[in-house]
Formats: sequence, C-alpha cells, structure tokens
Amino acid sequence: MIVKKVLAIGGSDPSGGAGIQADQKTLTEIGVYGYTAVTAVTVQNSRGATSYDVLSSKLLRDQINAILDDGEIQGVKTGMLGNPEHVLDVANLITKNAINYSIIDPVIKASSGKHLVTETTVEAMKEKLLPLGFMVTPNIDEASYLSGIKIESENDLLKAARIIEKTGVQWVLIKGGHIDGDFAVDLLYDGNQDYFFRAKKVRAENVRGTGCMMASAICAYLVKGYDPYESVNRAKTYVRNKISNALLLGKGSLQALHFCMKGDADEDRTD
Ligand code: PXL
Repeated sequence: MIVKKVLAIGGSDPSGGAGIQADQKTLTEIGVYGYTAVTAVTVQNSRGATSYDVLSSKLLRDQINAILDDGEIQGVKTGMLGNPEHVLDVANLITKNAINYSIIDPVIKASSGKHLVTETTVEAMKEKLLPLGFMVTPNIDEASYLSGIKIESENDLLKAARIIEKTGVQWVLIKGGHIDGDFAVDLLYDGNQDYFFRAKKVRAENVRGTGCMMASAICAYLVKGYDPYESVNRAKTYVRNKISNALLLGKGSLQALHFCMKGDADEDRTD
C-alpha cells in the first residue's frame, strides 16, 4: 500500500477545532498521512483565541527539515504563519523540494475575530508565497484583503479572483460562505475558467476550523490523484458533513468530529 504524505504548517489550537490539530484530523480521516510543523502556539478554546506566541524561524525550519529527512512528501498545506521569516521558510520548502501541491490558507484572523497574523506577514505571503502556490483558499475577508476590493456580490468574487490570480498562484478558491443569503457560493478560478460551487447553507451556528479543514481536505484529495475541481468538490462535501455533524463540546462554537463516521471519509483510501 502506498500512503501519500502531507505536511501541514500552522498554529497549534489546544481545543483542536482549528489549526494543525484540525489539519491532521482531516488528513487522517481522508486517508493520507498528516505531518505537522508548528509555527505558533495559540491559547484558545471554543469561545475564541486569547493570545499566542510565535516560534523561531529556526525551530520551524528544523521541524520541516526533520520531516523531509525522513522521506518525500506529496503536499504542503499552510495556515497561520507567524512572521515574514516563516513565509520565506515555506517558500524555500516549496521551491527546493519541487512540491506540486501547496495549498495556502491565507489565515489572517481566528473565527472569533482575533488577529493571528500581522499585516507584514500577509504582505510577505502575497509577494513570496502566493507566486509559488498551487492553490490559495481565502474566505471573503481574506480575499478582500488580498485583492483590495470589498466583496459583496458574485461579481465581486470574479473581480477579486482575477486580482489574486495575478500574484502567480495557479488556482484561487474564494469561499463565499459568509456572503448573506441561503446559499454558500464559492468560486474557483485558474486564470482561464470560473467554476462556481453553490450549496444551500447547512446550519446557522458557527463551527470552528472550517477553513483549516477545507484547505487540508483539498490537499488530501489532490495528493490522492483527484483533479483540482473534483478535489474542491469532494472537500466541500467533506466539510459540509463536518458542519452538519458538529456538536457543542465546550461553551462556545460547535466542534467538528472526526471519527471516520460512515459516509464522511472517502471510500477510495489509497491506491
Ligand atoms: O481558521 C483559521 C485558524 C488557523 N490557525 C489557527 C487558528 C485558526 C482559527 O481560529 O486558531 C491556529
């Protein structure tokens, strides 16, 4: 059996709803091996994030190198990056190892609203990481920030995707779930064609970590051999299931459960 391997690089969330814990659970459930390299330790629970400390660039590089010393990886997924040096560390990892599938979740804030990433780090992502990326997966806020335009309609999604694609990233997925209305509209763009995904919103309550799960799921499906459209399609179904089955485990947002419940995980585990 050949097991595909993905490295998730991001912040630690002790409550496991978001960050590298959510990444690893998602990768595992979809059937790829999930490595993790921590960029920052956040303090948070289901009610939100309160603080964080960023790890040194050396410590991040050492973690990445330890994984690479052990063998090849097929994909990289990034979330919270702690500073511009972390951005360069990831950029070097992608170029030096010719990583085909790099999924960049351009995290700026926690779902609770706390900023996790500074402006200079987002600027570095835009300039140094996006040009090397296979796919970037901003939500509306992040896409507005990256494109400089306010997104309130489907037409704005199209405009923002075109601006973000100019960075050099191969695929742009803007997740429009936070636009008002009964339907969640996502736009996938590769510089040539627009692919819209429309789905009825599953529930009104907030579930944490959906962005982390989405980007990890896309990366998992890509390394398993699905094309970008089908990977996004499957990842959307996966995250929708997670949102539908989420439970209140703490005192704040609902928590997604990763128990390989029937129907959640992909049947075709590895080739
Ligand atoms: O979903 C964005 C995100 C990424 N990384 C960490 C987080 C969050 C949101 O809370 O805590 C560590």
